[in-house]
Amino acid sequence: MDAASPAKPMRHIASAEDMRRLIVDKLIYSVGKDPQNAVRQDWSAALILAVRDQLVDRWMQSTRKAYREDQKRVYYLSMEFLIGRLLKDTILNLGLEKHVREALASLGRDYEQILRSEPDAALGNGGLGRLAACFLDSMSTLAIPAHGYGIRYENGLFRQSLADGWQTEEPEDWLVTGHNWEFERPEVIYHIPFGGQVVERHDGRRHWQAAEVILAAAYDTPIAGWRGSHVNTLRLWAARPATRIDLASFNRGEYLTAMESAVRAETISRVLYPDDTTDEGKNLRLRQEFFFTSASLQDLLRRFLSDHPDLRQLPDKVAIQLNDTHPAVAVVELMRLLVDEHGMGMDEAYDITRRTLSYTNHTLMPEALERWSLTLFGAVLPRHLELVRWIDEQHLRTAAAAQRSLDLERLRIVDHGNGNGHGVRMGHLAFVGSHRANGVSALHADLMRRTVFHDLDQVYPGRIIGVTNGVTPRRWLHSCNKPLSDLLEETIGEAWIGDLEAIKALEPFADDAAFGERFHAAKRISKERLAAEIEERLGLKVSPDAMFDVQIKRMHEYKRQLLNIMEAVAHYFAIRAEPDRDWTPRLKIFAGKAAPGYQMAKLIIKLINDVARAVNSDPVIGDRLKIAFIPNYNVSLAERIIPAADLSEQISTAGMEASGTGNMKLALNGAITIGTLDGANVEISERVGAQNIHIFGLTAEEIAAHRLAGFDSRAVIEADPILKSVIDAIGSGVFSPEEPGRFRAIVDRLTYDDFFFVTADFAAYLDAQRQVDEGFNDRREWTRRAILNTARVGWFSADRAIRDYAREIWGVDTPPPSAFAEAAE
Ligand code: 26W
Repeated sequence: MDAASPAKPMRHIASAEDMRRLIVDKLIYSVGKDPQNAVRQDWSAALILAVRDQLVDRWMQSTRKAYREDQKRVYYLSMEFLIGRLLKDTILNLGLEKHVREALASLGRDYEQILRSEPDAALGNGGLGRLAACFLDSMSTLAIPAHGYGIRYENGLFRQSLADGWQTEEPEDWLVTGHNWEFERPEVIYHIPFGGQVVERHDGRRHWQAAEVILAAAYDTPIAGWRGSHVNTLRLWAARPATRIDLASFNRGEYLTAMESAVRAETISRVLYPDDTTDEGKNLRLRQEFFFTSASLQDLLRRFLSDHPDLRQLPDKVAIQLNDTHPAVAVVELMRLLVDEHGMGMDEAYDITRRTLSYTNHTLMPEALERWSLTLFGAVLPRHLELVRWIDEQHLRTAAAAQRSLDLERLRIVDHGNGNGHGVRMGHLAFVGSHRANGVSALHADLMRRTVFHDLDQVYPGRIIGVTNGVTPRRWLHSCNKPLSDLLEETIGEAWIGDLEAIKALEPFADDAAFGERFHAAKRISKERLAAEIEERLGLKVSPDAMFDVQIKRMHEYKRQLLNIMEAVAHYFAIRAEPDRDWTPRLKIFAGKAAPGYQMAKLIIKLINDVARAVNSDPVIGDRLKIAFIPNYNVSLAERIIPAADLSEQISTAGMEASGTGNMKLALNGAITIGTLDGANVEISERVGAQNIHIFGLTAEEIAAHRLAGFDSRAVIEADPILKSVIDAIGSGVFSPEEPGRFRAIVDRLTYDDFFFVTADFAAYLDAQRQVDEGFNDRREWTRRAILNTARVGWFSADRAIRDYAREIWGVDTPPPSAFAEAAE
């Protein structure tokens, strides 16, 4: 790297005039449009290019610094990065909002409109993908030299629409309008082998004769942190064919055959798998996982070797984080590269691999734990299967030496599969091949030790730790909630943006009535905005005075959207029974996508919409209860709903939600939580105080005990007339007169196999909701509690979580929180 670093960024913006000139320059010379007839899309592209310029100098300086100081690098490998839009976030991170607003105004363009025309980068399903995006923001903010590595899907998570209340899916082709943030790196190409066989070479070394090679092409997106001082790289891989066309077939007129291998290759980065809880075990999924993992490992080894001759130094200079098991093949791919490509011995390679890798688990749901059949794994990755077997032997030897009378069958990486054939357990491989395996909340880490990873925990004590999730305060308060962010800046300054625990300074204002009024007014602005959107998109008129009761997350039975809508039915019946009572007006807002193949989740979406149709059109009810299912939940919609929320629904069956992160975002924006003691709800409750949250329901221990003892929901239903009336109504077609039996499957599940304990927690949930009504009626007290929620969740910053990873797992230094407070002065 040459030393010459520009003193002042070439394209430094010091005024709105500078910004205006640069935007027009980009529009004309990069977008190639005449300002006179440029459309909104063009202006958005020009603005993105102009703002991106502000990143490039800092990006290069950050890269040079990492090389110059030989800093330890962090590599975050994830199949998903749920980024959303980047423009507003980057403008705020660089402190350019004022200049941009004025520049656009002088060009007769509307800032908000331009922001809305940037497509969401929906390269993820839900929690895991969004966490990865928040962590990128924090690693840049903390100036950790880090790379995110993932796949550049051409189609992100599907677009959801509702047809008569049923979910429908359309492809999400976010790239059609161009992704102006990225830089294509045509010189960065890696060969990714697949299939074939392994042969013994004359020198006894193993050689993989692959049947197919696909190319991985790099695309880089700069990731700025708060104040834009440090810029990291998100490198996404696109699949390219080794040969674009098979000329021989083409010349024979077999055009499709001629394109076949090219199509096969490009399919790898075509689309994101829309499942977020079920391991489909599909061939293409395994190819996607190996594709990006191998390209990433080859790339980071090239970077390491560019200024470190000795690979034994790798663990001192590189930390690789596996975001769940999806990149777990990294354990054997790193071994393969070290042994087969760099001639290292197996034991040394294994030791280096473990000291370099660490694994995060995000779910204990059995159906989500990836397990590849031996046939498929061996066919696609024959050399890796050999290495998996070798590691399994070492592992079982270690286990035997631990003399812990453990069931070796349960410990094996390659299990004998009770009757459904041998398989490679990727959770076991990731665990054994790493020096740390972390859960994403305290309860989750505990459950990892007590359930799925119990035996492994016995063999490798201390390897499991908990690092509770966090969210970036830049996007999830400063950027998405201007009314509240401005009020906070006026009241306690802006240190909290760079150091969220500084938001604690708000606590004394909880008892300040005048401040309370302003806090309430800020919430009101966001509620009015959302009410307007609901009216415009759903044609449903809602009152901003009502309590905005929000459940926004992927549709899944363990998240119990069903419990929520059943409470709505009970409440509906109660209001109809006593229409003159002074009911607390409530708007129930649902949003969330169901995996396309998850029929029960899709049926619950339909139930919510059928109940909404009945309730919203019932004259007896009026404004006392309204229900809205807002379609196509994504990052940008979350940024509009969260600031407007009064009540945050976190009601999962205890022991099933690893952490949750929406719970943190909603509490930070002054919503009060109603929830079970599950995931991070436990830690949120501890920090906000039991009076400022509504906890209900069975605990994880109680659920486990009920499972052992056997739980019969019929007894509960018979004993609870309200519950019974709700289930009977749903089952008899009260909400689906055109198809009375439509929800039979739901009623059967509740009656004969209530695996998610909906019936068991129903009564407690109803009571808690009535207490919420009580609380909401006392506006002063509700606002005081809401302020305390905002003031007391600073610890749930992604910056704190990344500091924990840096200290406990990666062994890299980070600047103290105070460094950001000072910068704010
Ligand atoms: C193999 C298919 C598949 C794909 C994605 C299985 C599982 C996943 C993810 C692990 C599911 C996920 O997003 N888990 C969520 O991760 C969040 C971030 O840690 C947690 O806050 C949520 O509790 C957890 O459900």
